[in-house]
Amino acid sequence: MEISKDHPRYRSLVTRERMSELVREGVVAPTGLIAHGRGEAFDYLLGERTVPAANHAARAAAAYLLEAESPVITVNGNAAGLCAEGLISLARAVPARLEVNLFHRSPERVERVCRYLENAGASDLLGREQDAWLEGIASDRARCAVDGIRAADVVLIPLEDGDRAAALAAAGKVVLAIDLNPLSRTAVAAKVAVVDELTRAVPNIERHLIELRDLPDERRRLIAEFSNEQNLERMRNAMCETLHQKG
Ligand code: PTJ
Repeated sequence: MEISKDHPRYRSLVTRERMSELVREGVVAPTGLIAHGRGEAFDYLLGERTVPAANHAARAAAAYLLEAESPVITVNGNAAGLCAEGLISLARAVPARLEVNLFHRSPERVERVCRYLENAGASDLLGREQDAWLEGIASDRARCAVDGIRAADVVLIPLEDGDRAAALAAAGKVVLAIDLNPLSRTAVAAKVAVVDELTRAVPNIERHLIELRDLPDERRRLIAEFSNEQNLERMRNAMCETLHQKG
């Protein structure tokens, strides 16, 4: 479909077209489009910008990633489709392993998402073999890589479902989420929930990471002082403010 550059929602329309193409290619799950639409609605409530509380969470997430011993970034179809290059770049900067971990899992889709990421420049990907299991999930969705999620101390989960986020937290991992819904079980289960749009959040976390690399005291202070509960409250308030302004 031809989309005019003058359209006020140009970027959003182009992204939607791209996501539906990726459904046809088997990278994004069909219900991934529904998840994307939900994300767009929440982003509208943020004015489609990174608000100060989201920026603060991004800085805390960067601090946790730098302090981690075995950090892993999980990637599903939506995350790959929206932000493959950004996630690869962040993983290199930490450095962290990337693990393809799907909600709608089939060997064919795992392979498609892995190939998509490799075409975007990823190497040393985890996820084709997932021989370990996360406790607390009674399905294939519990599967993960022994050297990846299973061994990780800190896991960054962009757009994850609530059951897996809770299972990761119950397994003792530090869960860092990127999720535009401040009410989601994922955001609530996380140690740090970055309530921001993925393509803004990922480069922002990387920017903070670069700033914090030589500031260990600052990193530890951020980690000690960050409260996910308080931050989510600030995010809900930011959304309410937009609604009041527009009313
Ligand atoms: O590729 P798969 O099979 O692993 O499936 C991926 C999806 C996303 C379909 C699957 O994990 C899923 O169903 O997720 P949920 O439970 O719908 O959660 C997705 C969350 O991400 C929702 O809270 C959305 O608000 C949020 N979200 C959607 N788009 C974005 C987003 N958050 C940040 N940036 C976005 N672009």
